[in-house]
Amino acid sequence: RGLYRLRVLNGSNARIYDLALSDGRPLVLIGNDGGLLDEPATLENIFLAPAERADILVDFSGYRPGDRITFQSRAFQISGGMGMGGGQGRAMSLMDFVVSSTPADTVSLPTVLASLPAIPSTAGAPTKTFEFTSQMGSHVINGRSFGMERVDAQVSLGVPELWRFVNNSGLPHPVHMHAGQFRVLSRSGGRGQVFPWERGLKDTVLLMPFESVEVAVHFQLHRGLYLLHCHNLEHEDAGMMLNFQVV
Ligand SMILES: [Cu+2]
Repeated sequence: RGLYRLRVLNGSNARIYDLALSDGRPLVLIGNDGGLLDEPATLENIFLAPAERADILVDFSGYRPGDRITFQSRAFQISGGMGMGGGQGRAMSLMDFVVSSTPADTVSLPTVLASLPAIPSTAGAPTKTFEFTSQMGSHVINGRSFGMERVDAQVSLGVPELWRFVNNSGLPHPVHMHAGQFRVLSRSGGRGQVFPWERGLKDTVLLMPFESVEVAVHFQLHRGLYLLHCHNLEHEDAGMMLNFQVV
């Protein structure tokens, strides 16, 4: 009956989850892809695309012994989407919690969780646009399929850049970047907003059909060759991936 920490990774190849508790009680998000958020966010639901992570607290202290609560994915629609197949957006039960009679822990949640680095300034920064398109089973970025020996973008170590991910297709694309985390700045088209679960240090961001998302990147640790790809595994395997080099 205490406070429980649920560390959730979406390891599905394509499925997106809209996580919520069956009785509508809140999920307290304390972290995501890159670690703790600056402060907790109390949310009714959390969307989680393949490769995204959510670090969630659930307070079971208000329940009675024997109560059963289901952690579920709620039904959702994908506007502008092509026929998904495979039940994308279908409601499903993920796991049941049965509350025991063990006394509740008394834990109070700090209001400040972490001190995150400032969002890099992208005013006047170099910008790059990556357009994700899917047609007839072909999945490409900027019109090109992955080339193992080809480097498609270069970034200078220590210099912030503005990257724009554009989904010019009727399929969702969870865009995943290696080498570090970015900050989500804005979303236009589609859902048209940055969600509370997209604050903090992210390395994966979901683009629903015809959405564009701007992120601030700032590689500070290592030079080298890294990948940017759609984390829908079928799309990635079909070539929706590129090499970028931090120089
Ligand atoms: Cu994709």
